[in-house]
Amino acid sequence: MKLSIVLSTHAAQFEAVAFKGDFEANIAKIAGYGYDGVELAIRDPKLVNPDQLEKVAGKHKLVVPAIGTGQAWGEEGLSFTSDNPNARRAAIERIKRHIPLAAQFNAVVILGLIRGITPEGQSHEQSMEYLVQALQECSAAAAPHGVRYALEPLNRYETDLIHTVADGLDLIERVGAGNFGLLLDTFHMNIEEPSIEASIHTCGNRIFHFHVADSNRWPPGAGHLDFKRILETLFKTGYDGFVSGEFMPIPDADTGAQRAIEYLRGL
Ligand code: LER
Ligand code: MN
Repeated sequence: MKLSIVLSTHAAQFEAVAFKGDFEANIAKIAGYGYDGVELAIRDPKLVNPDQLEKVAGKHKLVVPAIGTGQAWGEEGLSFTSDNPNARRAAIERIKRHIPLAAQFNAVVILGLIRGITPEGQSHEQSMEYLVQALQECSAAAAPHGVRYALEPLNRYETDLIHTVADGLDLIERVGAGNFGLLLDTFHMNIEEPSIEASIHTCGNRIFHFHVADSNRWPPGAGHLDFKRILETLFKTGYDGFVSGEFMPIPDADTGAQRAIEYLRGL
């Protein structure tokens, strides 16, 4: 099992990003705890120096399996489904701008809250149309570079758009691009899926990335999810990507990261 953990390159508000602050110090700690990779949360690729990132990650022998983009929504309000055409266009352009960075690291680009939330007065159907168009445009731009996008089903308290694997697979049909798949997150699945294992099985080779947090979004082992069964089911699909820790810094970021890897390796 290849394990990674989420690290933000810049300070951000999202509470389940455990590590914030001094980038290289955090990379060194993450490598020291035994992780194989680091998932980078990057609000805007223009804020980072890709060669510098590669150098620091490489120095500590960490792979970058995925790049998170949700801060563009959290900090700037960019969204594929906004009722403001400028915000929609800006979201699409921002997501396309991740392509060279993702190609350099051979990382999947995560689409979480950048999909947005249906604004008041707009129909769900209209949001879905905007979403499909945005995903088709981004996927087409990324395909020649071998870059893949993974949309993450999120729980109902975060968005009205795409809660489950079933919703995600319908969306995949509508988008019709081979480089578009899903990121499954056990925290969201615990809230929305009828059966976590059955949904993982159904999603099969469309699982492009995987987030782990326990039922309470604390580090795996601190809640009541059955990770042994969940991970067995995941690997039975043939998934050979990273299992990436995205959980709250409880009791603190360092202890959480250490407890998570110890628990997951112990399985
Ligand atoms: C991001 O990966 C995530 O899981 C969401 O909760 C962000 O809103
Ligand atoms: Mn997640």
